[in-house]
Amino acid sequence: IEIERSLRKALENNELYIAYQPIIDIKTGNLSTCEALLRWDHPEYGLIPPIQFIPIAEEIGLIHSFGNWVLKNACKQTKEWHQRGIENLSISVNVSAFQFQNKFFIEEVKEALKYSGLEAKYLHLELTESAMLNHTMEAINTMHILNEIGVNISIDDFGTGYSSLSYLKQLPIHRLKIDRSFINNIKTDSREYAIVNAIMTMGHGLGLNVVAEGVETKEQLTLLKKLKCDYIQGYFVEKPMPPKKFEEWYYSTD
Ligand code: G
Ligand code: G
Ligand code: MN
Ligand code: NA
Repeated sequence: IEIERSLRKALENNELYIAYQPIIDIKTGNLSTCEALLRWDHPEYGLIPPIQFIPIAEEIGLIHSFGNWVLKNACKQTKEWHQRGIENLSISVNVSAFQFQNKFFIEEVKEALKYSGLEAKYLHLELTESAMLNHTMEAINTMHILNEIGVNISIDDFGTGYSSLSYLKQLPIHRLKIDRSFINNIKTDSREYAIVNAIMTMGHGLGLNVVAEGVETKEQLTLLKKLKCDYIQGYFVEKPMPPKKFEEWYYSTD
């Protein structure tokens, strides 16, 4: 209850910020995309992890204003980075099921693009399998409209949901993000290797590009290269960083 009350004030009190985590093109090693990850810096308790406050925000209906705030600000930040020479950088924004199913969602995406001046092709929306399959017809319709606008859709945490593979071929999506639980032991567990291999083959067969999440070691990267993975994200590259730190990192690797 206490946390609910302070969460309601978090936005106006400027306690929210966005951390950005790089997603790297495995072939070139270049920065391709960054994922926007919401952070709450509580005045008393310090950083509270999203897995703790996002479910509360969903429960008390705050996720709409939070989600919209992230969308607008992440797009604006990316546009600013384009103007400052970080060209062709895409931004990947997490969308909660509640937010995605809201009837104003399409309008909010359009508004964020207009407000920021960011071209739609640079925006990726990360949806989980459950977010997409809950309200099937409506969800697919929303995805088609987003596609027409030029926005990209990724499936986040791929492999952990209940997605039926027959759906996958009908969905207007661009990217699969393999959940990090499959990457953890890819080196030592031949079953995990087999699963990642299968996801890669299927994803590419469907014309999608594939991101491996949670890459922490050189060995994992080597295996993922061998499996023709397109992009990697994880602590092996960098942790999520506040904008200033993200820029420093970018210019130090340039
Ligand atoms: O760094 P990490 O602890 O940031 O994120 C934990 C979880 O919180 C992830 O599952 C991520 O998808 C979710 N998350 C982070 N930022 C956002 C956001 O802006 N919106 C939503 N809906 N989820 C987010
Ligand atoms: O669920 P989603 O994929 O949106 O959230 C990504 C989550 O994974 C965030 O909490 C982010 O901080 C975390 N993360 C990113 N890279 C790594 C990594 O290499 N290892 C671990 N353990 N977590 C990571
Ligand atoms: Mn994500
Ligand atoms: Na994930």
